[in-house]
Amino acid sequence: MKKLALGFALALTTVVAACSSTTDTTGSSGTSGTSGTSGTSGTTPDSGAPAGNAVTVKSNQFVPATLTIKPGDTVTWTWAGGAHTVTSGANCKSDGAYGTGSLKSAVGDTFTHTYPTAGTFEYFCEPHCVSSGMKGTIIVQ
Ligand SMILES: [Cu+2]
Repeated sequence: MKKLALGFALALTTVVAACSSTTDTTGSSGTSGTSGTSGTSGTTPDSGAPAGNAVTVKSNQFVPATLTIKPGDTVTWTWAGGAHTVTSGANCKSDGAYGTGSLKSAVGDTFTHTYPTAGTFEYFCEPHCVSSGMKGTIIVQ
């Protein structure tokens, strides 16, 4: 009986040792992945604002409707549903500065624009601006 119990304990110890060494390997590779991520967040200094300058294009609204970024930042609009445009301009009138041009409707579709200089930049969705007030503002500061 004693021999059996000892053998079992030994076997158990071996299994635990094998297990923990496997866990160590996984843990350290996970850590190196994390340090890669912190390198990315290092690109965005001080402010504590989210790294991604992202706007979701939803049914008749831009979320968030107002986004604050820094000069040189690129905003990415991602379509979540419906056919919409991103068109630069205030009061539902295109100023021709930038935009998608035509309607985009595929979920997951994106549009990007880089804002090199400080200022307040309004944009809107052509089919939904007048009817639904589908507008957005990018504040670059
Ligand atoms: Cu729209």
